[in-house]
Amino acid sequence: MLRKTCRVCAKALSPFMSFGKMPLANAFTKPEHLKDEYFFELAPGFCTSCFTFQLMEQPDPSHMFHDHYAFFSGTSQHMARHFEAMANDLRTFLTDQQDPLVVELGSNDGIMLQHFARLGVRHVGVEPSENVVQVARDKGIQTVCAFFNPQTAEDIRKQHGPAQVISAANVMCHIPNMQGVAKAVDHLLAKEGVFVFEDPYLGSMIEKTSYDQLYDAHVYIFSVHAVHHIFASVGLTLFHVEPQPTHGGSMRYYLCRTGQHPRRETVDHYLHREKEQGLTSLATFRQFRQACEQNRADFRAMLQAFQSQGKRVVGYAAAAKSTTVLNYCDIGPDLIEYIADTTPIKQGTVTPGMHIPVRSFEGFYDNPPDVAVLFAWNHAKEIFAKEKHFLERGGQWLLFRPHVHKLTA
Ligand code: DWN
Ligand code: ZN
Repeated sequence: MLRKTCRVCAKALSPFMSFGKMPLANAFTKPEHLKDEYFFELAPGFCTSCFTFQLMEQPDPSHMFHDHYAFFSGTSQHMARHFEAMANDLRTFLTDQQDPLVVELGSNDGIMLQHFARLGVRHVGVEPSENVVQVARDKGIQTVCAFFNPQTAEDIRKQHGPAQVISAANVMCHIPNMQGVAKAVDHLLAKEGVFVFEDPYLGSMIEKTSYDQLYDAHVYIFSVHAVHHIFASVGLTLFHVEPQPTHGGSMRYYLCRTGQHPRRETVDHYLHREKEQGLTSLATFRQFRQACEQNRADFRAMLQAFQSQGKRVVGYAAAAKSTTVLNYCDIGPDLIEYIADTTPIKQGTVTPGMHIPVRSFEGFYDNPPDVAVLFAWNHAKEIFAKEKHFLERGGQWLLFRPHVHKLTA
């Protein structure tokens, strides 16, 4: 059922498009277990009162984060470096603090917290997926296996005291109940503490027509306007924002209790910029819908042209994002032979909904295709650097962000 009201302020949500029925983005499944595939309607809506861009239907979180969650943050070296830099940034808020506590929400395999663990800084990771928790614990990172909510916050505070830093990367946009999280953060955060989180940025999604950021788990795509409104209600103030290159364009938000940190000029700069970009106006999202439709037509046309030329086309990286692209554009094994991916638990499965086989990279190197479609386009720099041979041997990349185009040597 599509909801009619905003999750944040309860005012009416304005619908502007539907991507149709979608499976869960990370539901990579062995072909023999396919019979009960779950589908929901992927339809974003926009709240013209609090400027929050959100999905109008979302599956229950237990369908998405469980004991066989398929995404491990540590699979990209570039992301490993990004999280080391993030840890260094967060450390600047700990100088002058006696025995501080750092809490990370959605700590995954400990890719960020490991830098605090190494320095002997007290830390707690909160992560609901049991299999990734085990990887983190094996690395010596103290991790609670739970969803973050007021009860988890209370338990952590009781055991460890208030947190000087609470952080989250690519996590907040997954949590439908923002008021619950805001209250939980408020409960756990020390008086002088900072809450820092980053997520894919609405401005980048609009600019690049990257509708593949929309899938079951991403219930919100935040803007500075939205974050400002969401947290003001619990007395947390946005005092700084900083764009990040990750996930095709993200934003890092810095919040504190009102008056604890001076507001930097970045906040007003981005509030102004977002107005100019139209991120507070429904008309922008109607244009986004047209851009998505054009992108779908161009992508299909290019794949069909390759097919009629008898070219072998495979996918590179079975990212969660690829599920939206494949299902929305109706692309199956007739157009893409298989998708190569480094994640062992994705190999030997088929993609959600469209059922393209996912394989290891062995075949990609032993018998290279004519064309590789780059689904993890957000990792393009890292991937192009390690796959130079593919172009040198006459291969072509097919990219679909910010528009559909080919890349040859
Ligand atoms: O929010 C989320 C973000 C942070 O990560 C999640 N809900 C799920 C996930 O989204 P994603 O799967 O779209 O993330 P990535 O990082 O764009 O996709 C990585 C995928 O690509 C993995 O399956 C691993 C694969 N990969 C590969 O095969 N070779 C990645 C790289 C860098 C490579 O070289
Ligand atoms: Zn609202």
